[in-house]
Amino acid sequence: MPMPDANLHPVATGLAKETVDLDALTYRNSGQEHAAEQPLKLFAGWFCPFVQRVWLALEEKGIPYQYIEVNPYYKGEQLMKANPRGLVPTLEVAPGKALYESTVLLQYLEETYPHRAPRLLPPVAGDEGNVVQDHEAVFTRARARIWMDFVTTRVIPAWHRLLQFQAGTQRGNQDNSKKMLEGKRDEYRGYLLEFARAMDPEGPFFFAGDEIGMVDIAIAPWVLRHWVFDHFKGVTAVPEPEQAAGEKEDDEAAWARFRKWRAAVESRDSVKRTESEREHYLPIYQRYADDTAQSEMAKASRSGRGVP
Ligand SMILES: N[C@@H](CCC(=O)N[C@@H](CS)C(=O)NCC(=O)O)C(=O)O
Repeated sequence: MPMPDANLHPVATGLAKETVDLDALTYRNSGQEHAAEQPLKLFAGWFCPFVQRVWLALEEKGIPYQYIEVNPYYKGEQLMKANPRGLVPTLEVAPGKALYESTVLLQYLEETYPHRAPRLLPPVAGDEGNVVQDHEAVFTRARARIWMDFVTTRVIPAWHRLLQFQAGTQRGNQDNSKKMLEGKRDEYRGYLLEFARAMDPEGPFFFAGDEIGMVDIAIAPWVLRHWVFDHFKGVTAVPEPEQAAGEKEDDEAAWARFRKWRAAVESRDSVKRTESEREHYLPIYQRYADDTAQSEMAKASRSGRGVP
């Protein structure tokens, strides 16, 4: 019997479907149909936040690619050959040459297509010889990696602990369960506040300036899915201004900065164009909310491990 997670809507819907169809068209019309070693092939799942990271980068930079929908829970031969971990996203960059791990793929795309705007990391000048002169840019790149790591090692696990939290079933436990749920929410909020405080004060993105970057892309898919907490758990991840009124003043300032960042991210075409219809996400996140999901991520979260 296939695992429960394999039961999902087979293809992208809504605006994400338009993107998939359009990319198929671009691919066909690129004149590169036969240059099999050229086109990038993204093995993707429409629902997957790790895929969305890479998809956002491809869309933002306007890199031609072929979108190949796979159900990663079936571990098909093509996927396993390209990625022995059997996870999406997997990116075939040439026949027989594939890469995986969403943050590695983001860096690969930036290094391979540095001239396509936006730059996802600041360009480094003067590294032709042995001496790097652009210390500021190197420093900022390193900071970007710190905060991408923060997202993967702190934000995402806390996101899952909150969504997969199960209230106790014994009578008299309700108060306690509510407190524990709020504890998970506050733990998650704590990481978002830490992230917000590390942002450039003006932004609107993580670093100064109008261009979305790698840190923004690394966290965006989980923030775009915050509705799951309201829907399944009855808690709000980011307090709205009126809810935050009782919060510490410097927390409210950090939330205001976070909301500004979120609005900037949500306004990107790339974001809108990689989202499917909510009704198809619901059964998938229901399994996480009930803690019955059997994905590698769900199991890792359950046993206290990090992102697989
Ligand atoms: N560390 C990986 C995680 C990727 C991942 O967990 N992808 C999920 C879909 S969202 C998957 O392929 N799951 C298959 C499984 O759990 O068996 C990355 O950053 O790319």
